[in-house]
Amino acid sequence: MKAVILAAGKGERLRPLTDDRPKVVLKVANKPIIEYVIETLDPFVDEFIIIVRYMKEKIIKLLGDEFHGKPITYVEQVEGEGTAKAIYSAKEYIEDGEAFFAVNGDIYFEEDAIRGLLHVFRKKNADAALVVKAFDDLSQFGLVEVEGDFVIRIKEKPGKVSGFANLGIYLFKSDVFEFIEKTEVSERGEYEITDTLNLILSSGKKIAYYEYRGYWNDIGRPWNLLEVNEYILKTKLKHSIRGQVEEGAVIVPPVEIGEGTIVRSGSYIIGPVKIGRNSRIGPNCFIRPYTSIGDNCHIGNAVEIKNSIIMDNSNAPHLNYVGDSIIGENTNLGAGTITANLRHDNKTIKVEVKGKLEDSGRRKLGAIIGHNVKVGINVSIYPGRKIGSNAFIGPGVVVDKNVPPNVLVVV
Ligand code: TTP
Repeated sequence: MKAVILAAGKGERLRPLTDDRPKVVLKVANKPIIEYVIETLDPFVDEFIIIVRYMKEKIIKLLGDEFHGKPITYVEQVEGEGTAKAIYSAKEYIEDGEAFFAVNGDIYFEEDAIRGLLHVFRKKNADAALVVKAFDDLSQFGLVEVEGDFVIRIKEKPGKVSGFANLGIYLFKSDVFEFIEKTEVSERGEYEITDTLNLILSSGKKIAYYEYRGYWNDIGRPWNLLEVNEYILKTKLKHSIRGQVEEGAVIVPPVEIGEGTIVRSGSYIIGPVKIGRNSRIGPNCFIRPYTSIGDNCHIGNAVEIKNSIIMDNSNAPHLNYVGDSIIGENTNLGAGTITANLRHDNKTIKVEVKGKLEDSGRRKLGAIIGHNVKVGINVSIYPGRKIGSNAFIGPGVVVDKNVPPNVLVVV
């Protein structure tokens, strides 16, 4: 079977991390999001069709033209926004009557979702099928209403109600393209596959559903990256030391240390922690659980890092505290730069997402720093603040507001 993976979105809610790249190439636990999706689909699929548009060359460069010997075809999304348009773009690659998977490229889920989806599709002899999961609060999701073995309706953003959420994992037959052709643009200006599903239902066709009980995360906002990072490190990390650990360093498993990485004396690392290749760690640093550090990074003397993602080629070299934060690629923190990750009033931390303040629901959230950022010495960053890619922050700046990309900020 073929899998159509949707990866054409702009990922605006993930700015500044998507300033210069599509969201699906961002690494969580040192691996790009889309690679997890491909690996999970791999046992069920013999060909991948990836729908691309925004900064597509970065996805093509990352994945190349095959995975485990299975071909990957890249298809530019047809004109128009939305998941329905994205799926429609695969039309000429799907034969008449052929069934295929269609999966959002920015979600984290496990194999059981696909196994179960395939099972209900076949067992119920359905025209299409989708994966659902029960949530107490569906305000961020689409509500899937069911009766017996089949879906009866899908409602976008139903408010604070409980029920089954639509997880963005579908099985269609080629007739879906006819229904997409009839799908109208939604209030938010997109052609949504959920509207297409309602059209399929009103035509009398049957959509089966599989209730998935495993872990799933829709990586839409920066803190979702921290959630998925934590989940992967907690449940999948195997203790493995490929690099060099000097005498006098303490490593509490599970910790993964890649080839060519050196952990110098006096470093104290409490797993689960993952460190990539050719990085320099310590001497005398403290790395706490749920931290991923990429390749070619430098974490130096008197630096403390916890529950954070530090992407490739980035440095926290002297006297830094990085807590519950995300630091993009090629970024450097000056000596003494500190992220604050907790409000004094203990309230949950709000973050500006696409111009609106959103509650992250987290009591602890630090900074979200883009790629190629230079932060000067003794910079203090307020909780939940973002620094845009290619920004320069001068010495001693207090970052209490978000910083746009490509700017210089001085005291
Ligand atoms: P969204 O997360 O709704 O959209 P997005 O990726 O553009 O992110 P943002 O809203 O932050 O800008 O998309 C869900 C999935 O569908 C995701 O895997 C990207 C994909 N998609 C497309 O392939 N084409 C599109 O036109 C849209 C809107 C999304």
